[in-house]
Amino acid sequence: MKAIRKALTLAGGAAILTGCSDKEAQKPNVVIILADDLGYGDLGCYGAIGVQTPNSDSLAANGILCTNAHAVASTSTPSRYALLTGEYPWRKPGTDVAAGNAGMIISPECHTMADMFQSAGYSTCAIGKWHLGLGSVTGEQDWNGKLDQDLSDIGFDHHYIMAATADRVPCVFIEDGRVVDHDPEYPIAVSYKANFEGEPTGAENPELLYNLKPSHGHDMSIVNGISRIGFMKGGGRALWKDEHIADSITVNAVRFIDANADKPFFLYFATNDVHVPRFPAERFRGASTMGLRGDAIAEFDWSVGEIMAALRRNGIEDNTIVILTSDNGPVLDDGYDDKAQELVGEHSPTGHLRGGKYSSFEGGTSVPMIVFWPEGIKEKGKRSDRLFTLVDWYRSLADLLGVELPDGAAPDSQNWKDREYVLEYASNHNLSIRDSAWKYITPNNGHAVIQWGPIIETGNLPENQLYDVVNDRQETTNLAQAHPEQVERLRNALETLSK
Ligand code: NG6
Ligand code: CA
Repeated sequence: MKAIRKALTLAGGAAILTGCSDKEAQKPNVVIILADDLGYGDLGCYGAIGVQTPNSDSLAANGILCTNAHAVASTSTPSRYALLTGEYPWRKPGTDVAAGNAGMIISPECHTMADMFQSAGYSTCAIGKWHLGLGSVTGEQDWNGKLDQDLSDIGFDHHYIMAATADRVPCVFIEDGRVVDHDPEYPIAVSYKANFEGEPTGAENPELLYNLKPSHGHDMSIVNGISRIGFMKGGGRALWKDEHIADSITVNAVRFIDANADKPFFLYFATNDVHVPRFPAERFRGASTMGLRGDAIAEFDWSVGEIMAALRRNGIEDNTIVILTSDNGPVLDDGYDDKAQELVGEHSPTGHLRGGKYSSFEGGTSVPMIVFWPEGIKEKGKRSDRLFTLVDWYRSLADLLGVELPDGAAPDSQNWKDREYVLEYASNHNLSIRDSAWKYITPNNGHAVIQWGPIIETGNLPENQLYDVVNDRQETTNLAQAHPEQVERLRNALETLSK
């Protein structure tokens, strides 16, 4: 392995990672904190109103705050797929928002980011929301025994995860391929086709929904007084309580850090916050002026603080790269009556960008991204407006560590310094492309606004859309007719790069 280049510097506000020293150094730990549906405007340091996020803000004040970072997709599964494999999700069938009983979407043959870290001698661990499938065959998992395929097959030494999302069954944690606290008296069965006889559902038994009621969808099995997507039976003491999810995953992340502090490690920490159902711990209730969604942001920030405290306590904070970001843009009403829309007040979850989760507009894929590494970042507290896509972390980190990747690994991941065009994938599969000056959205005949619940502009238009993202990042003025040469250039680049 080549020597680690140990510097993260900002060159004229343009750089995020710059290798500049060839001295042998101790390998830095890497922690990716991936929030769920946290919007570009949802943290204090990005302008949030009505909620305080001191721990995230402190990472920014002592690291780099990126203003032009993009998730590959505006929903979770494809976005996470790209981050962990370095491959665009549209190349791989089955990367749409996954059910809780989906089989493994990343195949064991794939050389993942976790494999890359393992090959460099790191301990690797995934904690929190997974949403990339488990077991070799969809619907065939044995939730009462050992899963026949899990994250240990794709480079993670250890995992403590939720199979999908908190709004999808099964509502249990899985640790190293087995349900945590499995209760033999209440064997678990899961189906995304039909209910199990005699089991209540949100649709038929709304009187049992003592914690949260759905606003659209989410009317199937009931766990913890909240109805979900999909049907499940059993679980007993293994069933999670939504108000304890942040505690459970954070405690497990801290445990992993404590146990691995003396060797290099990679921790992928993916929170349930601020995805629906938003049901934070009692101690965060009222922490924001925005009700449960804002309180979930406060809970997210608490998790960040606990992880940073663990790094500090172990004396490894200075040599740990912490990347805090989100899988896609924000949404207010995403299917539960949590009053997110009614209570949002002056706060703009997208930071005034257009669209949101699911959308082709910038609100769909623009995400907060903070990079922290005391030993490697020379100019602390700066902003970087460099165009960045999360698919590039894989190769950028490999390059930083001097790791050679096997042929075919991370095919769409570039060192961030070489990145010219960023591709974005909306939930209806529509593709957009942007460079640092322009954005082009492919024509699409779909509805202009989502029809099935969330109040979000999709970005669909049956004609070309071109926006000047330097002067009009809000995408208010379509310049396609005024600049046909830019449309042509971007459309050609999109066609070549997305193939
Ligand atoms: C949608 C869900 C939404 C959320 C989303 C995935 C309904 C009505 N809505 O289908 O609540 O779960 O999928 O979100 O079912 S993501 O962030 O994991 O991609
Ligand atoms: Ca998400």
